[in-house]
Amino acid sequence: MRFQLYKRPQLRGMRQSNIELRATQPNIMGALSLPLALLLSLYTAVESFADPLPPSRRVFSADLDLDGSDELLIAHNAQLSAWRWLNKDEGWTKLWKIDGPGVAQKVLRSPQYPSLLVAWGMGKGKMVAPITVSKVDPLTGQNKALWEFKGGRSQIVSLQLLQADEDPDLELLVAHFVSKYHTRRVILDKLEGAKPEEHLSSQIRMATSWLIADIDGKPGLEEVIGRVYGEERGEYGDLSVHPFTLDAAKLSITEVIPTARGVKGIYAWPSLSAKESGSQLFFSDGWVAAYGKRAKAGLKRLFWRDGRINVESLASSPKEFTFFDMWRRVDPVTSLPLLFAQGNQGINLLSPRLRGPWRSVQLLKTPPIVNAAIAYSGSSWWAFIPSESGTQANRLSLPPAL
Ligand SMILES: [Ca+2]
Ligand SMILES: [Ca+2]
Repeated sequence: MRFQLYKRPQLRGMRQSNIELRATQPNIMGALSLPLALLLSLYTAVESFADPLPPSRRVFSADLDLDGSDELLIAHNAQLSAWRWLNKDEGWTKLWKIDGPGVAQKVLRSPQYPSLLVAWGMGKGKMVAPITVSKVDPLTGQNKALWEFKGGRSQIVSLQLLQADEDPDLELLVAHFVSKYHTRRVILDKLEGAKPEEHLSSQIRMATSWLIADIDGKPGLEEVIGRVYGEERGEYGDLSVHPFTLDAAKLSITEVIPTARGVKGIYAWPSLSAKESGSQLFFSDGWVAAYGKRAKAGLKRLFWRDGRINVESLASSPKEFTFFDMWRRVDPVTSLPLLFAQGNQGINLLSPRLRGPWRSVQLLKTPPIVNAAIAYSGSSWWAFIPSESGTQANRLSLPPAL
């Protein structure tokens, strides 16, 4: 497979040859010069002659056309391009490429909403940029800005579509930094109008993850905030759950759920148990300022049972200091739920056992990167890994017995 070329440094010199091969298809063998044919015969693992993927600083996955197969989104400087998996011979094929107002930091594609939502901000390759949320046509890349904010730190925390009021149209939660240490959220209403209406929260120090969901199973929504750090320098962060109101001008961290240390990521996923109402909240616990030395990657779950909050420790990855990101997906073949977690050493599959802590299996070793993406494309699971020397799309093989 072509992606293995990047994992084998001794083959780096072949990249140019690889491109020439694509140009000579379909009579590929006849057009080969003798030394090149020799080189290729030495490398038997080559299955595909498709071009390598362009460089990236961030990668995302999204089912742009909602056909059950995810597309790959590649972000580099202010460019964002979309790629569809065709087959083993043709590989990933570009659908569109656009220039954005900043670097793409988050994307959101939902079957409930016609556009791909992209949040842009500052980053390597575009250090001065406002926060912009744009609506992008998933098939053509045609786009227009929906909302913009100019502050001291253009960084997105969270993007989420939700039903936040009485009207049937969806609203959009945008949580973001307003300055070096302070964050807030805005709920954008009337997304189809000329200018969306804003419903703002007050500012919270270092709220690095944010979502709104029904967590307790009772009427009304909850606003859930995770923080890597607390109110003061050196303090651990926390997890807190607040009753949701559209205009939360007085939001402050009060109801804190016990955590071991700071919270890196929070996710609300539908409960798989009939005994539990509302969504289950999964979160990545264990962050400390000296993360490389003292932090511990842990997965926990918060749920309501009989009206009380329960926190359960599910999995850990003892050699890793955090789970940067997690994805719960259902395998289309087995219909089993899968939980992928991106730690600082690789992509792990976390799976429950009948008793005791969940099993953690490393599916792919990676360099210490803060962004990756999981996808299901063309009947395979993939991990997309950003790289300046060419985006990597790695096919994952899952352990047989989950
Ligand atoms: Ca698709
Ligand atoms: Ca609504």
